[in-house]
Amino acid sequence: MKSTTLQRREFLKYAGILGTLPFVSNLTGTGKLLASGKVANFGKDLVVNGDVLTAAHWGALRVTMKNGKVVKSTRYFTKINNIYNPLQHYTADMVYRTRISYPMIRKSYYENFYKNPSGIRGDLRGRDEWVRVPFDVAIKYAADSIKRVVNKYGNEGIYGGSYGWQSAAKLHSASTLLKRFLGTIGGFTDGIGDFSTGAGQVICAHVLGTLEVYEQQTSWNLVLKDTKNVVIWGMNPFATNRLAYSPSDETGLMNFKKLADAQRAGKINIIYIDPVYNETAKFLKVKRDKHHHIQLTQQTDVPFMLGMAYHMIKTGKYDKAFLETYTTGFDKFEAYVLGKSDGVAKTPEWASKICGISPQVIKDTALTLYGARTMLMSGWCIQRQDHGEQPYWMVITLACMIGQIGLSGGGFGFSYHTYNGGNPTCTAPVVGGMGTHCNIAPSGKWGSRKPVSSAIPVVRVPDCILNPGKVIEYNGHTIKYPKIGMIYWSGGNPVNQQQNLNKNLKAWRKVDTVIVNDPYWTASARMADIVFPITTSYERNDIAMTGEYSNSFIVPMKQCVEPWRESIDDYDVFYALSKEFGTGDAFSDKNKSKEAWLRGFYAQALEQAKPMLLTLPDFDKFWSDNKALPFVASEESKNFIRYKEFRDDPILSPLGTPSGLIEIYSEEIAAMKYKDCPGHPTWMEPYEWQGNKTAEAPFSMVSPHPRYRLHSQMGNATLRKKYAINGRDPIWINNKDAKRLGIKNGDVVRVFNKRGQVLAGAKVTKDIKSGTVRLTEGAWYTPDDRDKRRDGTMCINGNPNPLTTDRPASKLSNGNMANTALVNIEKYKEKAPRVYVFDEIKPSKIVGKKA
Ligand SMILES: Nc1nc2c(c(=O)[nH]1)N[C@H]1C(S)=C(S)[C@@H](COP(=O)(O)OP(=O)(O)OC[C@H]3O[C@@H](n4cnc5c(=O)[nH]c(N)nc54)[C@H](O)[C@@H]3O)O[C@H]1N2
Ligand SMILES: Nc1nc2c(c(=O)[nH]1)N[C@H]1C(S)=C(S)[C@@H](COP(=O)(O)OP(=O)(O)OC[C@H]3O[C@@H](n4cnc5c(=O)[nH]c(N)nc54)[C@H](O)[C@@H]3O)O[C@H]1N2
Ligand SMILES: [Mo]
Repeated sequence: MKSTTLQRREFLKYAGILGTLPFVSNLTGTGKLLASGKVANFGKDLVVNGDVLTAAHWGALRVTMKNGKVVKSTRYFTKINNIYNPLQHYTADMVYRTRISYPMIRKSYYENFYKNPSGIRGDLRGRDEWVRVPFDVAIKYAADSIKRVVNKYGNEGIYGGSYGWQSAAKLHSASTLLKRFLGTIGGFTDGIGDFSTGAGQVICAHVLGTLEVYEQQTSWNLVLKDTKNVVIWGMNPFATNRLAYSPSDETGLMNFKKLADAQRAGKINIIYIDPVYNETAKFLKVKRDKHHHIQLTQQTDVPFMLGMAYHMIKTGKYDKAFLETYTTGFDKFEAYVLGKSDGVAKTPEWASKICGISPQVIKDTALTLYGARTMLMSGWCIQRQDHGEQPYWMVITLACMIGQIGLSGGGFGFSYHTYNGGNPTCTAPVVGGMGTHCNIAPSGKWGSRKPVSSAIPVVRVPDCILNPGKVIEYNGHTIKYPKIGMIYWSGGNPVNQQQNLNKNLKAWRKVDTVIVNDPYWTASARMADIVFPITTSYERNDIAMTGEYSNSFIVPMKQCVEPWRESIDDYDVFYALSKEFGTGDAFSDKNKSKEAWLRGFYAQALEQAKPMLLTLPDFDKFWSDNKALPFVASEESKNFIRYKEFRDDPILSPLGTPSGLIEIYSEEIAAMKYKDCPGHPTWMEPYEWQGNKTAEAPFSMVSPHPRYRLHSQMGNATLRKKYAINGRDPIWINNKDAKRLGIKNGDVVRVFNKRGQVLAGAKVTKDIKSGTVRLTEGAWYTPDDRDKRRDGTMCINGNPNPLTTDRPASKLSNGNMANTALVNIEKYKEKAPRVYVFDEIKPSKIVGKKA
């Protein structure tokens, strides 16, 4: 460790000199100077006036500083993307609005935790007063509450799954840091799967032997060259490709723009399948006739496809050779389609009655897709539904019948719409990152405990908290819910984002302790007992790699401003906590500095670069150069075809399935005997859909991802003015439906069902199918504060989750079904209250010397 001190000193010297050198960006930007002052070095010498390079989920950013304040932020990759992305322009709001300024403890919790533990009043979460405390007091409360929970319930009593869209960087990865800390003291209950692709990833693992949803796609170059039919299936890349989990490489939208050009030139035929004519449809200028916009009834993609399959079988227009060579179980599926196994022939007429698309269009579409090179591009929304496995299994089966999987520009793709799938993978080393594994084994009383292994599917967290001991089925085995006494969340906003919000609130009010780390007063922070004010990524140094699949740049994420008030890095919170348990050395790798961590991550890239024959600058030069380090894609990678190796030789390159083939019938799944997921793609009516609508709840609600936010993130930015209607989130309603209900554009409406109620602003439009409404996810949950009960109360800002259900998509995946919800809607006649939730919460009491 002695070299760290030396290194640091040398580094400061070096950075000091180089920091004054100007740089000219070549590949990426406009060639303007990025830093007029000294290059930021780890919290010192911040740029006071000038531009700083950093990154966020929405790409690398050029942040302009004036007198030490963020005044502007714009795109850094100006040569890669020229489509305006509003998310890139609101950094100042993210630094200065709705911040948590100090460590805070909920009043009843603060007053009773030591003296009278039964008096902490979990029921007051979300409506109690707050006490501002010094950091060390908050740490003491947090450490003692963890000890108390472990004594009472064991380590599995801590829910530390902490899922969420934290910062896109390598070091300050909030949930990883939490898990790393909890790992040093005997473990915690973790989450399984995710919200994005809960059903899709599980079914694909059985059918294709890989998660599929997070894989590189056939190169866009080949799609634009060889594909004749591009099917845009339930996706909205104009919104979802505005960002990625890693900082975005920003190529996706430009490729969709080329797709629009190819359509205009008559080279590519776009077929668009969605109950909504969304922003992407407008961007692509999708033709509004019945063969190009297939506006089916929501959640009926499976019968639509079954009708096509029937027609293909009956006309012999399907690829028997492909099915024979590369798949298993088509015979069983065929028997189902023809009605031999269940007595119901899945004719286009049968399908039409369910999905609302005419038999002729079903037949024509089948023959169009079979008749030319076809790429079925699907988003993830169609699997965020009841039985969400089936649409994906059916898209794959349809692609098998078309027979072009593994050919240039043919097959299917589940990642073109976000993360920029199809942008070729560069020859690049990968930067290391913070991990949950510690190099130094934890020791001492806490460190030597054997870590528990306990995990539940993420969507089941509230159900687990409310029903400890309950046994659920999951993917062929059973899970017994642990007894959860504490929720610790860092890097997500689950109160806002989990389905069935009112049930979720009940769960959060039931546990002994809730701790939340977040920069902002989110719905989750408001429901906590102890809140740590966390720095934003603009207040710390970090490193990132752009592109989930492309690895196109290594970007320094430089600190722009001093930490806001008493906010602190997650790293420091968890380091301080681990010291309370005697595991600080394991957590921090013996007090390694943040700079040393970053150097270590970069060193891993340097190591990997050697056998690739790539010459990279050393860390000091990389950091002081102040630019993104580019990598280049090989010709081979530009011509990447997904599943080509399998197609070329299925014996030598089998899939990771039991048969090595694509499993149209899965023996493994069939053996589980789940009624909600039989052995081949099957139509099962969703829990709630147009087919079982009632007078109380006649509309299907979709809650897709917001174009102007990342879930709840940026919901507090002034960007809100661009989309809010009458001060709340917009709900799209069909013009005929609106007329019938006396709802006008701009009206405040009440949307409600048996689970909850919300207010939203009506956007009356012909761009949504009659019977469907669209309320995007992520509006900041704002309970009506005129209602003191708060349980089941109305959200006055338009968050869809009081209306959604937390039922699992099936026993197989336990995925979420956010898009399975029937609701009612009416004009709201009372005066709608102001959305107060963006105001900073002020403490009613201040404790300690710092105050
Ligand atoms: N109705 C409906 N609900 C949905 C969905 C839907 O389609 N419909 N989609 C679901 C999906 S796919 C997803 S992925 C989830 C997303 O759910 P989440 O990931 O929980 O949503 P975010 O709003 O992105 O929450 C991230 C939180 O991390 C905080 N944060 C950012 N940086 C840091 C940091 O450095 N440290 C700490 N401690 N915190 C930080 C942000 O302030 C924010 O509060 O939502 C799900 N919910
Ligand atoms: N700007 C922005 N980008 C994001 C995110 C964000 O919050 N904001 N979130 C990111 C995350 S975590 C995820 S998981 C992805 C989500 O990516 P997706 O899940 O693909 O996106 P969604 O917006 O939920 O839905 C896409 C489309 O599906 C349609 N749809 C709904 N129901 C049906 C149906 O039954 N049939 C058909 N055919 N279509 C249907 C919707 O109308 C919508 O147009 O986006 C990522 N990108
Ligand atoms: Mo997601």
